[in-house]
Amino acid sequence: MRFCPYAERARLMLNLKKVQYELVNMNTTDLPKWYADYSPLGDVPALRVPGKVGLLFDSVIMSEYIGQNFPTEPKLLPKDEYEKGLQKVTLNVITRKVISNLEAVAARNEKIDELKKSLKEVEELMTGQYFSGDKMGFVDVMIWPWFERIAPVCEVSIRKCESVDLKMSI
Ligand SMILES: N[C@@H](CCC(=O)N[C@@H](CS)C(=O)NCC(=O)O)C(=O)O
Repeated sequence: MRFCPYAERARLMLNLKKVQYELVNMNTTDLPKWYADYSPLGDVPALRVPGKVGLLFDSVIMSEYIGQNFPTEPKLLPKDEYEKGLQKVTLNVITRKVISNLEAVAARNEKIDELKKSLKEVEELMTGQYFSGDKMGFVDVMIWPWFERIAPVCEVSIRKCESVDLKMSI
Protein backbone atom coordinates (compact mmCIF):
# COMPACT_ATOMS: atom_id res chain seq x y z
CA MET A 1 0.00 0.00 0.00
CA ARG A 2 1.47 3.27 -1.19
CA PHE A 3 1.26 5.13 2.15
CA CYS A 4 2.00 2.19 4.46
CA PRO A 5 5.10 2.89 6.60
CA TYR A 6 5.76 -0.85 6.91
CA ALA A 7 5.75 -1.25 3.13
CA GLU A 8 8.03 1.78 2.92
CA ARG A 9 10.57 -0.07 5.07
CA ALA A 10 10.77 -2.85 2.49
CA ARG A 11 10.97 -0.41 -0.44
CA LEU A 12 13.75 1.52 1.31
CA MET A 13 15.76 -1.67 1.81
CA LEU A 14 15.28 -2.79 -1.80
CA ASN A 15 16.25 0.65 -3.12
CA LEU A 16 19.26 1.02 -0.83
CA LYS A 17 20.53 -2.43 -1.83
CA LYS A 18 19.80 -1.64 -5.50
CA VAL A 19 17.67 -4.75 -5.91
CA GLN A 20 15.49 -4.84 -9.02
CA TYR A 21 11.90 -5.50 -8.05
CA GLU A 22 8.35 -5.25 -9.24
CA LEU A 23 6.08 -3.24 -6.96
CA VAL A 24 2.43 -4.26 -6.64
CA ASN A 25 0.26 -1.83 -4.64
CA MET A 26 -3.08 -3.06 -3.36
CA ASN A 27 -6.12 -1.91 -1.45
CA THR A 28 -5.73 -3.24 2.10
CA THR A 29 -9.48 -3.07 2.72
CA ASP A 30 -10.14 -5.22 -0.35
CA LEU A 31 -7.17 -7.51 -0.87
CA PRO A 32 -7.09 -9.52 -4.09
CA LYS A 33 -7.85 -13.20 -3.53
CA TRP A 34 -4.46 -14.35 -4.84
CA TYR A 35 -2.87 -12.32 -2.04
CA ALA A 36 -5.40 -12.91 0.73
CA ASP A 37 -5.01 -16.69 0.26
CA TYR A 38 -1.32 -16.42 1.17
CA SER A 39 -1.49 -13.72 3.81
CA PRO A 40 -1.64 -15.08 7.38
CA LEU A 41 -2.79 -11.76 8.89
CA GLY A 42 -4.32 -10.05 5.85
CA ASP A 43 -1.82 -7.23 5.84
CA VAL A 44 0.92 -5.75 3.67
CA PRO A 45 3.78 -5.74 2.82
CA ALA A 46 4.95 -9.12 1.56
CA LEU A 47 7.91 -10.17 -0.54
CA ARG A 48 7.87 -12.79 -3.26
CA VAL A 49 11.34 -14.21 -3.73
CA PRO A 50 12.08 -15.70 -7.17
CA GLY A 51 12.28 -19.48 -6.98
CA LYS A 52 10.49 -19.70 -3.63
CA VAL A 53 6.93 -20.79 -3.03
CA GLY A 54 4.79 -18.48 -0.92
CA LEU A 55 5.44 -14.97 0.32
CA LEU A 56 7.63 -13.61 3.07
CA PHE A 57 5.68 -11.43 5.51
CA ASP A 58 6.39 -8.78 8.13
CA SER A 59 8.40 -5.68 7.28
CA VAL A 60 11.23 -6.32 9.75
CA ILE A 61 11.61 -9.98 8.73
CA MET A 62 11.57 -9.05 5.03
CA SER A 63 13.98 -6.17 5.56
CA GLU A 64 16.42 -8.36 7.44
CA TYR A 65 16.24 -10.91 4.63
CA ILE A 66 16.90 -8.24 2.00
CA GLY A 67 19.73 -6.75 4.06
CA GLN A 68 21.48 -10.07 4.48
CA ASN A 69 20.91 -11.65 1.09
CA PHE A 70 22.21 -8.93 -1.15
CA PRO A 71 25.94 -8.23 -0.93
CA THR A 72 25.62 -4.71 -2.36
CA GLU A 73 26.53 -1.70 -0.22
CA PRO A 74 25.46 -0.35 2.19
CA LYS A 75 25.98 -3.15 4.70
CA LEU A 76 23.15 -2.35 7.05
CA LEU A 77 23.19 -5.33 9.41
CA PRO A 78 26.17 -6.37 11.53
CA LYS A 79 27.46 -9.91 10.83
CA ASP A 80 27.91 -10.57 14.52
CA GLU A 81 24.68 -12.05 15.92
CA TYR A 82 25.08 -10.26 19.25
CA GLU A 83 25.51 -6.87 17.56
CA LYS A 84 22.56 -7.66 15.34
CA GLY A 85 20.52 -8.51 18.43
CA LEU A 86 21.44 -5.14 19.94
CA GLN A 87 20.18 -3.36 16.82
CA LYS A 88 16.86 -5.16 17.09
CA VAL A 89 16.59 -4.32 20.79
CA THR A 90 17.08 -0.64 19.92
CA LEU A 91 14.44 -0.95 17.21
CA ASN A 92 12.00 -2.49 19.69
CA VAL A 93 12.62 0.27 22.24
CA ILE A 94 12.08 3.02 19.66
CA THR A 95 8.98 1.27 18.34
CA ARG A 96 7.45 0.88 21.80
CA LYS A 97 8.33 4.38 23.01
CA VAL A 98 8.12 6.67 19.98
CA ILE A 99 6.03 5.04 17.28
CA SER A 100 3.04 4.28 19.51
CA ASN A 101 2.98 7.91 20.71
CA LEU A 102 3.37 9.25 17.18
CA GLU A 103 0.43 7.15 16.04
CA ALA A 104 -1.67 8.52 18.92
CA VAL A 105 -0.77 12.11 17.93
CA ALA A 106 -1.54 11.44 14.27
CA ALA A 107 -4.83 9.66 14.91
CA ARG A 108 -6.28 11.53 17.88
CA ASN A 109 -4.13 14.59 18.70
CA GLU A 110 -3.23 12.82 21.94
CA LYS A 111 0.08 12.10 23.67
CA ILE A 112 2.08 15.02 22.26
CA ASP A 113 3.93 15.43 25.58
CA GLU A 114 4.60 11.69 25.75
CA LEU A 115 5.96 11.86 22.18
CA LYS A 116 8.36 14.68 23.10
CA LYS A 117 9.50 12.78 26.21
CA SER A 118 10.02 9.55 24.29
CA LEU A 119 12.06 11.33 21.59
CA LYS A 120 14.35 12.71 24.29
CA GLU A 121 14.69 9.25 25.83
CA VAL A 122 15.53 7.41 22.63
CA GLU A 123 18.00 10.12 21.63
CA GLU A 124 20.22 8.68 24.36
CA LEU A 125 20.38 5.44 22.36
CA MET A 126 22.17 7.12 19.45
CA THR A 127 25.67 5.69 19.29
CA GLY A 128 27.01 8.30 16.88
CA GLN A 129 25.30 10.37 14.26
CA TYR A 130 22.93 7.43 13.83
CA PHE A 131 21.31 4.81 16.01
CA SER A 132 23.72 2.37 14.37
CA GLY A 133 26.88 4.38 15.06
CA ASP A 134 28.61 6.67 12.59
CA LYS A 135 27.03 5.04 9.55
CA MET A 136 23.41 4.52 8.72
CA GLY A 137 22.32 1.01 9.72
CA PHE A 138 19.31 -1.27 10.01
CA VAL A 139 17.64 0.60 12.89
CA ASP A 140 17.92 3.94 11.10
CA VAL A 141 16.26 2.57 7.98
CA MET A 142 13.53 0.75 9.94
CA ILE A 143 12.45 3.85 11.88
CA TRP A 144 12.68 6.31 8.99
CA PRO A 145 9.09 5.94 7.69
CA TRP A 146 7.83 7.14 11.09
CA PHE A 147 10.55 9.69 11.82
CA GLU A 148 10.03 11.44 8.49
CA ARG A 149 6.39 11.87 9.54
CA ILE A 150 7.10 13.42 12.97
CA ALA A 151 7.46 17.01 11.79
CA PRO A 152 4.44 17.03 9.45
CA VAL A 153 2.25 15.13 11.93
CA CYS A 154 3.11 17.54 14.75
CA GLU A 155 2.75 20.58 12.52
CA VAL A 156 -0.60 19.52 11.18
CA SER A 157 -1.93 18.11 14.44
CA ILE A 158 -1.00 20.57 17.12
CA ARG A 159 1.98 22.75 16.20
CA LYS A 160 3.54 22.03 19.55
CA CYS A 161 6.65 20.18 18.51
CA GLU A 162 8.65 23.30 17.67
CA SER A 163 9.59 23.58 21.31
CA VAL A 164 11.37 20.22 21.29
CA ASP A 165 15.09 20.80 21.22
CA LEU A 166 16.52 17.69 19.60
CA LYS A 167 20.01 16.82 18.47
CA MET A 168 18.74 14.41 15.82
CA SER A 169 17.65 16.03 12.58
CA ILE A 170 14.18 14.98 11.53
N1 LIG B 1 3.67 -6.12 11.49
C1 LIG B 1 3.33 -5.82 10.13
C2 LIG B 1 2.30 -4.68 10.11
C3 LIG B 1 1.82 -4.33 8.70
C4 LIG B 1 0.57 -3.49 8.71
O1 LIG B 1 -0.02 -3.18 9.77
N2 LIG B 1 0.16 -3.08 7.50
C5 LIG B 1 -1.11 -2.36 7.36
C6 LIG B 1 -1.00 -1.25 6.32
S1 LIG B 1 0.02 0.09 6.88
C7 LIG B 1 -2.17 -3.30 6.82
O2 LIG B 1 -1.90 -4.08 5.93
N3 LIG B 1 -3.37 -3.22 7.37
C8 LIG B 1 -4.47 -3.99 6.90
C9 LIG B 1 -5.07 -4.85 7.96
O3 LIG B 1 -4.42 -5.03 9.01
O4 LIG B 1 -6.15 -5.34 7.75
C10 LIG B 1 4.60 -5.47 9.37
O5 LIG B 1 5.56 -5.01 10.01
O6 LIG B 1 4.68 -5.72 8.15
